[in-house]
Amino acid sequence: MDESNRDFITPESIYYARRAFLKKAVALGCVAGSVAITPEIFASLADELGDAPTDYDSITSYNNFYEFSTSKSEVARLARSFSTTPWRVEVGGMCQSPKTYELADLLKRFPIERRIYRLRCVEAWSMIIPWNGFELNKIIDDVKPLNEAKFLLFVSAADKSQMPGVASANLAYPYREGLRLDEAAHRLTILATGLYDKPIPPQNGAPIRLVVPWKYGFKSSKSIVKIEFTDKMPSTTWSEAIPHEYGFYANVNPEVDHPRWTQSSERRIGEFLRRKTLPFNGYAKEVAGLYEGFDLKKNF
Ligand SMILES: Nc1nc2c(c(=O)[nH]1)N[C@H]1C(S)=C(S)[C@@H](COP(=O)(O)O)O[C@H]1N2
Ligand SMILES: [Mo]
Repeated sequence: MDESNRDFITPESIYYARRAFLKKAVALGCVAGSVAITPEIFASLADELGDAPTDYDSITSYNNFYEFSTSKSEVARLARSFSTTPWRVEVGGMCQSPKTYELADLLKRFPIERRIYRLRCVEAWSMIIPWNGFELNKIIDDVKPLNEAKFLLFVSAADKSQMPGVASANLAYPYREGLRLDEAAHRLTILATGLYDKPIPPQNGAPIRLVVPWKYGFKSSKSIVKIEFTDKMPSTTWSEAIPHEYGFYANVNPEVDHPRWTQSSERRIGEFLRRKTLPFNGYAKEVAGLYEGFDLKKNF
């Protein structure tokens, strides 16, 4: 992990998370990059709104990953022996240089950063997760989308022999999600390979998963095996399953309720009182510009 060699433009939020991290690291007498940051140090950080990350045990024991189970508390156990070696991510479709990456190559090629992000599930609970990963735009730049490319499709692993939910067909698999190209290329969109400075556990989407912090959690596909550039909006698992409840955009929006519950507030895991849900999950300053002149109620 190297915090020191990255002076690309960071949104204020990340800047603050990083500054808080550096302050803490210095206070504790460690030089960033030379000392492993323990979960305890990581947990003593905060997001840019001043809230501490959710504890490691909650993040890794309360999971939505239907390929294993629809029961959040069962996922970790059922995913424990999920085999992720070897792992390849095939990137293709409308791009100049389609590529199949070995996971190890991705890790070597793109410097891994820390990002402390809120995760807001469409079910109205939320967490703060300290991810390790890299911006998806690194891969986009590497394969060079064609001018016609307007969307990306993400396909998750669907291995019946290892995933009981896939075997029981509790949803249509493989799990498919999508983003508009500009959303995918946004600097907040990452591919995560770790959390709390450890390799990402199977239940959280090992070995590589998408994280799009201003959208409901279901957009952040786990265990990705394929990324495809397309000219048409891809059909996605949840929008196919229940179209009037789950749209393609799925931006966190306290003003658009789920047909069966309110989205104006949320339960932060580990807290007693509900919190107000923030537009774009608190990332409006960074991402609202992507949707100028766009009807966010119609495009829910
Ligand atoms: N492949 C796949 N990705 C998925 C899901 C899933 O069932 N399958 N669940 C989504 C939902 S609804 C949420 S809220 C997040 C949960 O991520 P976490 O378990 O790391 O908190 O993963 C998302 N990614
Ligand atoms: Mo979710």
